[in-house]
Amino acid sequence: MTTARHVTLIGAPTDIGAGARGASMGPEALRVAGLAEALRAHGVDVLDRGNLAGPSNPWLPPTDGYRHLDEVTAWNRSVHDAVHAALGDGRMPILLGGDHCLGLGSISAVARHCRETGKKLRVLWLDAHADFNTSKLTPSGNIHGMPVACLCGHGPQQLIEIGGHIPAIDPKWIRQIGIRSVDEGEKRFVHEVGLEVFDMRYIDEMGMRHTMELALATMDANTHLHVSFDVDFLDPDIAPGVGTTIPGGPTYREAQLCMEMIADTGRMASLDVMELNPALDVRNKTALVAVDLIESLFGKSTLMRK
Ligand code: HAR
Ligand code: MN
Ligand code: MN
Ligand code: MN
Repeated sequence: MTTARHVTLIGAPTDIGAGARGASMGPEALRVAGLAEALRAHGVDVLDRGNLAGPSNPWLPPTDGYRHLDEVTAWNRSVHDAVHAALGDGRMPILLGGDHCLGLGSISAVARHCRETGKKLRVLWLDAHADFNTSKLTPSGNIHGMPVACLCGHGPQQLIEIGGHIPAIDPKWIRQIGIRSVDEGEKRFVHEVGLEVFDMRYIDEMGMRHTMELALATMDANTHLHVSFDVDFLDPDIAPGVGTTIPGGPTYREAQLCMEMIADTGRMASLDVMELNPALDVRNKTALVAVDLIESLFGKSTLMRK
């Protein structure tokens, strides 16, 4: 399989958009779990460019429906620039979160790169949550519940303009997998916009294989596939180290199959690994399972395949 063989790791140590502290320690936990070494063992050239810097978390209540909007903007600008630079160098960026508000900076950079290079973009959003809230709909003001809406042009000007094009992406380019927690107003908005969501009920009824066949259909040789992996996608049994655990997620085997089918396309060209919260983890277990699944994204499988 052809996967990107030159990877740049970009750490974004912040929990600025989250409702619990601790995702700021995610990048280091993934390093301690052996991410770079595991990828190198699969023949990948790995450059760890260290952590980005940004404002600390003031831990304030929301104003006008947003918590920490200016700090979230600063972090996302810095993520955008680092991801765009890695793509410009012909490398595959892996963003180590950090909370999922940073998916905005990452994916807006990928979308910019695709506009510049004439690529077709497809975004796979692996998550328990749709992350499609706005300031009017959000129950919390936490911006990690809003990045998909912002990418689609629904959000504050300073966030939606980060990638230089509004909207950064078309909702038709997104496929969401594993969703099982969506707020009432958010649900209506997801329907209104026509997001393609393969929720847990769909996976229960149709199975992960059929789900991924549909989610990965209609890609071609010119497609750039971005995977945004929120670790709370996984069932809390295997991934307790996240701020917002939601029961009833994919099992270890279902998650493996999901990752293996993505690897089989050979089209993954950028990746986010988000929301890992070592403060809530048990002996770095969630980081270790994340590394194991990332290896599958890079083509690790039980037996050699042609
Ligand atoms: N929907 C809730 C809110 O907006 C919870 C969002 C939680 N999001 C994440 N990332 N953990 O997916 O407040
Ligand atoms: Mn998320
Ligand atoms: Mn560029
Ligand atoms: Mn989530």
